[in-house]
Amino acid sequence: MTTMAVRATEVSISAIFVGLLLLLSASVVNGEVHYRDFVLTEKNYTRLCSTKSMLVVNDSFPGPTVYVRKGDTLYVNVYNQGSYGITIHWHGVNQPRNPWFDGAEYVTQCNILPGTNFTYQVLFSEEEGSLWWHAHSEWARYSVHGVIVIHPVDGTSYPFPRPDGEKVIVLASWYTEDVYATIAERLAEGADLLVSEAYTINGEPGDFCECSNETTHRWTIDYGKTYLLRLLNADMNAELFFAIADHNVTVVGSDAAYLKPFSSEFVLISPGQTIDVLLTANQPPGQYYIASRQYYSNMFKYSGYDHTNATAILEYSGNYTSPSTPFFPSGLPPYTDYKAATSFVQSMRNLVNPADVPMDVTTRMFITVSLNQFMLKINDTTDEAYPSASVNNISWYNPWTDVLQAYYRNISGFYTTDFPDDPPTFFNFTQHDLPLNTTAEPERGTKVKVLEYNEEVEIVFQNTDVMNSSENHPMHLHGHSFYVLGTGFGIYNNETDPLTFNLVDPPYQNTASVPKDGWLAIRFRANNPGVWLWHCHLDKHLTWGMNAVFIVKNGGTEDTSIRDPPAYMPPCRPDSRLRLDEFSGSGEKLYLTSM
Ligand SMILES: *[C@@H]1O[C@H](CO)[C@@H](O)[C@H](O)[C@H]1NC(C)=O
Ligand SMILES: *[C@@H]1O[C@H](CO)[C@@H](O)[C@H](O)[C@H]1NC(C)=O
Ligand SMILES: *[C@@H]1O[C@H](CO)[C@@H](O)[C@H](O)[C@H]1NC(C)=O
Ligand SMILES: *[C@@H]1O[C@H](CO)[C@@H](O)[C@H](O)[C@H]1NC(C)=O
Ligand SMILES: *[C@@H]1O[C@H](CO)[C@@H](O)[C@H](O)[C@H]1NC(C)=O
Ligand SMILES: *[C@@H]1O[C@H](CO)[C@@H](O)[C@H](O)[C@H]1NC(C)=O
Ligand SMILES: *[C@@H]1O[C@H](CO)[C@@H](O)[C@H](O)[C@H]1NC(C)=O
Ligand SMILES: *[C@@H]1O[C@H](CO)[C@@H](O)[C@H](O)[C@H]1NC(C)=O
Ligand SMILES: *[C@@H]1O[C@H](CO)[C@@H](O)[C@H](O)[C@H]1NC(C)=O
Ligand SMILES: *[C@@H]1O[C@H](CO)[C@@H](O)[C@H](O)[C@H]1NC(C)=O
Ligand SMILES: *[C@@H]1O[C@H](CO)[C@@H](O)[C@H](O)[C@H]1NC(C)=O
Ligand SMILES: *[C@@H]1O[C@H](CO)[C@@H](O)[C@H](O)[C@H]1NC(C)=O
Ligand SMILES: [Cu+2]
Repeated sequence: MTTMAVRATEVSISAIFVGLLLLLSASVVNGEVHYRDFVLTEKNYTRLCSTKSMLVVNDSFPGPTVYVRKGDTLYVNVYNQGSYGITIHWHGVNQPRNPWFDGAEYVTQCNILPGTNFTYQVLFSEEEGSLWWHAHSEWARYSVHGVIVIHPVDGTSYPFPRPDGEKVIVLASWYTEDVYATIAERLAEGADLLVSEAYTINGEPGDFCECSNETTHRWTIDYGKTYLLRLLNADMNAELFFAIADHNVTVVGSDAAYLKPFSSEFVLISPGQTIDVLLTANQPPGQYYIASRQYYSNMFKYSGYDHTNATAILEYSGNYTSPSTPFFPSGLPPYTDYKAATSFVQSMRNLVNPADVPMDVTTRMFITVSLNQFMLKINDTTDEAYPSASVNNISWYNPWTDVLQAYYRNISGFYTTDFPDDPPTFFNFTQHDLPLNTTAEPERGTKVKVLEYNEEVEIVFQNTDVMNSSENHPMHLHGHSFYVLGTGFGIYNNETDPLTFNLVDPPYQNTASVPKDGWLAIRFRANNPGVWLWHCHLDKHLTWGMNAVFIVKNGGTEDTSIRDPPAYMPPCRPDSRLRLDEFSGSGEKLYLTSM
């Protein structure tokens, strides 16, 4: 493997820390303290008639579920015995003042290299319900992920009758290829990135996929009981519909915050989201398919998407005769059912009434979200179009020393603080066939937005149809949950659309979709000092640069400042694997690196 990095100096930031070490355990904690080990190894898996090796935690796909209570502290020592550097992100855990352990590669830390270990300190605060953990390096999260169950503290309970049982359901992507190698190849060629070959339910594609019916996931339930299902969409690039034949579900929570319960025949779940639902076993005892398939909102640019139906089987316990094949859920919407998707999203309402929505907005941002292309110099005579993506026309470029280190240590040269509050140009954002010469090519940069402590931030994300590629973008914010005030179709109107905002009981989430050809409005309180990534949770788009970073400044007291750094952080080094290289020489064009 050759790495053609322009800069060759290796910086071991951790060396700087020697002398100002602080023990992890010195931090004051509430609740219980848990210790877990995650051992990352390569392991062979056979799905869809073929065998491949992939990186997993503790020999399991999906990885182990971690159980805590609200307000607990969790230490996870990650032993990387795989062959790639990796980080683990605690998705949706706000980690108050604790960005050191957020696990965002190049933003809050560098990789845990093969053969080394790193202990995360995960601080739970307001979250209650379900969240998850996943790798946040390249595409490793396709096989490195698991659920975090956050139970209510002792003496409190769910805001609904205590269920008779609980069940974790993880939806994920399956690729038969070696994902790392194929992604590197596709990036080098400027080709579209990988489309999965199947979706899985708790690791299994199910009866509708090749060589899969012997291992279909089965879940046995008792007639008359009610179960709490914790659904996670851990897949790489798709929003998913989910339904259970003949059983409606009651949606009660999402992203570790409760919702006003509503009944639905199906669920729409974006990658990054968790949705908690209640299921009552009240149908004639038998076997019923649990099924999931893609909601596909991009009808133009790429025709390729994963059409498979992932299934598991819900079976009632007891002695009964049932039909030879289970029933398929008739309420599972078809792949392009925009109406079903929209109506599900609009049904979500915060349980808290009124919710604590920020009402004194101090920072307003209007952010376009686009798929783009770069014209890259292949050789002295030829430029070729390479797929790219941007927010406010900035396509994120990873620095090789993480932003948090650079910020905390005041090291210049790794990022700039000029992420704009508005796009550089206003055009007819959602128009089809926009001129390529003025809209296709973004600017490459590592631009962050700096927020004062406790600012109240409103962001309107505006989808664009640049390159005829508008599609839903599930945007995820680290370090904070946000209130989802509303979504709409077309171009956001800053006079009339705010009148439609839900300021009373908006859902409180960490991931919400900017609809195809539409907009999404959110608000949050920047009360968590640190460095926080935000990005589209379709990994394809993240890889292409659809992300940026907020720095939330300290508030002036110890309790409103970033915690002291841990004694050890994985060292940073120039690493150009899977990415476009630094600007080469004096030219504006980029050259590509190979592995
Ligand atoms: C993972 O595996 C290690 C070693 O086998 C074990 O000690 C640890 O408890 C496991 N962790 C979880 C979360 O299951
Ligand atoms: C994994 O599978 C590959 C090829 O399918 C095989 O060569 C290798 O020995 C297997 N490894 C293990 C640990 O079983
Ligand atoms: C974990 O890494 C530390 C260095 O950060 C090292 O001192 C320790 O021996 C490692 N632990 C194990 C069990 O490998
Ligand atoms: C799986 O499918 C094969 C071939 O269609 C069939 O022979 C077998 O009985 C099936 N197994 C199960 C468990 O359904
Ligand atoms: C599920 O809900 C739909 C519409 O909301 C209703 O028509 C249907 O009867 C319900 N099914 C069951 C099994 O309750
Ligand atoms: C998925 O299931 C639907 C039935 O709801 C069927 O029409 C479709 O062909 C299935 N897709 C595949 C790829 O099997
Ligand atoms: C199941 O029911 C059948 C017929 O009603 C009976 O013959 C059989 O013994 C029962 N099996 C069990 C395990 O109860
Ligand atoms: C440059 O690349 C193009 C496209 O791959 C190729 O057709 C052309 O021959 C190359 N020119 C040189 C000078 O290598
Ligand atoms: C903007 O695009 C929309 C949708 O294509 C179109 O209906 C409208 O006429 C366009 N507006 C302008 C000012 O071009
Ligand atoms: C972009 O192309 C259009 C025609 O396709 C042309 O009218 C316009 O002047 C071009 N704009 C720029 C900035 O080159
Ligand atoms: C995006 O930035 C590039 C590079 O600065 C610029 O050429 C282009 O006009 C910008 N696009 C838009 C839509 O503002
Ligand atoms: C509303 O948007 C227009 C441009 O479309 C802009 O000129 C104006 O300043 C905006 N008003 C507010 C209050 O943001
Ligand atoms: Cu996206």
